[in-house]
Amino acid sequence: MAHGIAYLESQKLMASEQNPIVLCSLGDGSITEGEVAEALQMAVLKKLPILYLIQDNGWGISATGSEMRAMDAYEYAAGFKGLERRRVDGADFVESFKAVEAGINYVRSTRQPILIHATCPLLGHHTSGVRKEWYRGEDLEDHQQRDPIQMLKKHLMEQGATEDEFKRVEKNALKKVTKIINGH
Ligand SMILES: Cc1ncc(C[n+]2csc(CCOP(=O)(O)OP(=O)(O)O)c2C)c(N)n1
Ligand SMILES: [Mg+2]
Repeated sequence: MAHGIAYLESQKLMASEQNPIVLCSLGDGSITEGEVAEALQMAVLKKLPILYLIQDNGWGISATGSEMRAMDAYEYAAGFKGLERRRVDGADFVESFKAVEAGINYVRSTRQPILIHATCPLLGHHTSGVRKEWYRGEDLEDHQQRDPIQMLKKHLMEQGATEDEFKRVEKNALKKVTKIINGH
């Protein structure tokens, strides 16, 4: 997609105000795959407008980060000359919102790739067939403490929001996401 956009822009076949970017969302396990190295290499070589968003939950199915990789995605990104990179606490809504907004602005204005490494808790199962209680132990409690929705609630309450306001935000968000998932 980003190659296509870059080509259309180079041929002046796309109105400059459109300024589209590509979002590529990956996990901390999937970024270790070989194809990802090829994609990053091309993205920096051809200066492609991509935001790589890495959700690092410390697990790749049932393997922990330390069992499957020697570095995290932020450290890995340093090897790709020209790839901007940021670290963010992916459980902190305000911090994440600002980092992604800044990342989008960076790609829109420079037409070059950026990688955002977001540390996130893993609250659910890998799939309905791969259950977290089969292989996870003490980290479950630690991850639960970093539930982004509860952290946002705490933050809003500290800013003076009421329980009712929070419930309204939660209900609207659920409605919006359900609509997107259902495709209408
Ligand atoms: C090309 C490819 N290689 C391997 C797999 C098998 N596989 C499925 S999920 C997974 C680990 C993904 O880890 P991560 O990106 O951290 O996602 P998470 O387990 O945290 O959801 C692997 C290796 C696959 N689906 N496709
Ligand atoms: Mg993972």
